[in-house]
Amino acid sequence: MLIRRRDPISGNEITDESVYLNRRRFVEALGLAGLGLTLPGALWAGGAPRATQADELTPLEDVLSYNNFYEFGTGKDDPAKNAHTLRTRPWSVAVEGEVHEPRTYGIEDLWQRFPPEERVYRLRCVEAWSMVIPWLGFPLRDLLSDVRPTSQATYVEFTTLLDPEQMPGQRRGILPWPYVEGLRLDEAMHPLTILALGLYGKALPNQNGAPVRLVVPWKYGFKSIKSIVRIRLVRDQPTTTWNVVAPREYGFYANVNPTVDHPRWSQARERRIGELRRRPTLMFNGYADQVASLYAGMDLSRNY
Ligand SMILES: Nc1nc2c(c(=O)[nH]1)N[C@H]1C(S)=C(S)[C@@H](COP(=O)(O)O)O[C@H]1N2
Ligand SMILES: [Mo]
Repeated sequence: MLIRRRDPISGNEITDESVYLNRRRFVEALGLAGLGLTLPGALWAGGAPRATQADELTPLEDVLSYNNFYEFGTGKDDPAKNAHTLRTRPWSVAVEGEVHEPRTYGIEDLWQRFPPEERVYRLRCVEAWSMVIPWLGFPLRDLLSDVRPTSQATYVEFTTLLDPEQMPGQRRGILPWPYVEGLRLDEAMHPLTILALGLYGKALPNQNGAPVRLVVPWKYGFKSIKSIVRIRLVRDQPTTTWNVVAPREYGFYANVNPTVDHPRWSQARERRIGELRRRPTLMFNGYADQVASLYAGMDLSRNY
């Protein structure tokens, strides 16, 4: 007889039951129950969920006042109160490592060389809230192509400014500073991955990661690192802040996935900021038709 080992992440009957109920409710909401489609099938086929889910923009006042930016405090309203101490001019971003032409771009160079366009993306936090934001950004792959990755480049590591004078949260040991994030090179080169320079038609407010941040819309918000000063192409998977702090809770991949719960709460639903009722979380945050192929053959309950 085969003895199956329990998956430490999703091996809990109570959780499985509630995920199942959520799935059923969602399938009903999509009007697909009668067609006998299972949820993963419906989601991975793409299209349908977006057509039935209104994506109204989150009001600017919420985008500006409900933030995660631990360099300025751990409360949601701390960044709006404290981030004025960040000086975003002059600013430069070094792009280095496994590249043929390492370069340092001044923030004005970035605006000129890569004029940003508006992209409305959902941002879904691991804490089960979400927002819909009109970003001003450009594809990260334009910048990476500019420096010409070597054949050894496999991952991309991003680093936030380290300056406890400007970032009071860095005077406390809440996280190991500076904040670091990483992507696999193919994720970084995906056309949905952008460097954002602004939102709602203007340069980024400090609390949202001025003057330049990453936005990876199919991953939990913590991957979208703010106030970037260095982008390094590397051979090995980078050591990333949240993965180091709590590896069981925050994996390297951090793909939005309603079927893989956080160890302490369900990821099946989310609260859109400004709304009262919770809504079902979509596979890859609703971008499955565009990004699911990046993870073909990977066990996403292990690579969470
Ligand atoms: N440097 C840095 N980047 C960060 C964070 C942070 O604490 N420090 N928080 C992350 C998390 S958890 C989320 S959900 C998003 C929030 O982005 P927003 O405040 O613009 O909505 O930023 C991400 N980027
Ligand atoms: Mo988050």
